[in-house]
Amino acid sequence: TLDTPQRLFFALWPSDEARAALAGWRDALPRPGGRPTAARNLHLTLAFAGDVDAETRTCLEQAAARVRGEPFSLPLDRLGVFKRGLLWTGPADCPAALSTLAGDLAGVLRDCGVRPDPCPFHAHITLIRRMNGRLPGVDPPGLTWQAKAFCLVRSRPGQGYEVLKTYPLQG
Ligand code: 2AM
Repeated sequence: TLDTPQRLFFALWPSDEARAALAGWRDALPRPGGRPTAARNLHLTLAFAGDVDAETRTCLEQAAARVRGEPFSLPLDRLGVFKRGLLWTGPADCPAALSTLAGDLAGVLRDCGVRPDPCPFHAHITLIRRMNGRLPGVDPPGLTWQAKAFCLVRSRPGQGYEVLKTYPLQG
């Protein structure tokens, strides 16, 4: 029904080329095991809203449209492992435009009555979940994403992600 909560988050969504390059790099890792993120789902979460009702979704859409961010380059020059064997890549140094954007979107969540994740923002793209071993002894991808927009995305358990809205970063 219309009142069924939807699980939403804001994210950077890569171009098809950037996604294919990163998926190709990841798929060439030597025997990592675990559950790789499907190439079509690779993204960087900016602010996680969680399950929200229709009214809150409308609020998020409207508040996000007022965010003014700058386009930026995102070097994927770091590789790391979080708990439960989550292999990620991201920038070694978070670009200022990215920190600002994530902070502004945390403000959007608050303005719409959503409590932002208490964990500090840590820019990362999940490559593999539940990897068995340690950090693979390889260099980071060394690819660079060009961030020209951010997106409001819906997560449907078992069905992947759906980009609902795209907001350009144009200063
Ligand atoms: P993760 O890849 O590190 O798990 C959709 O779930 C996206 O939101 C994922 O990128 C996930 O990050 C991120 N996310 C951030 N906080 C979350 C939370 N509390 N619960 C679920 N996903 C969260």
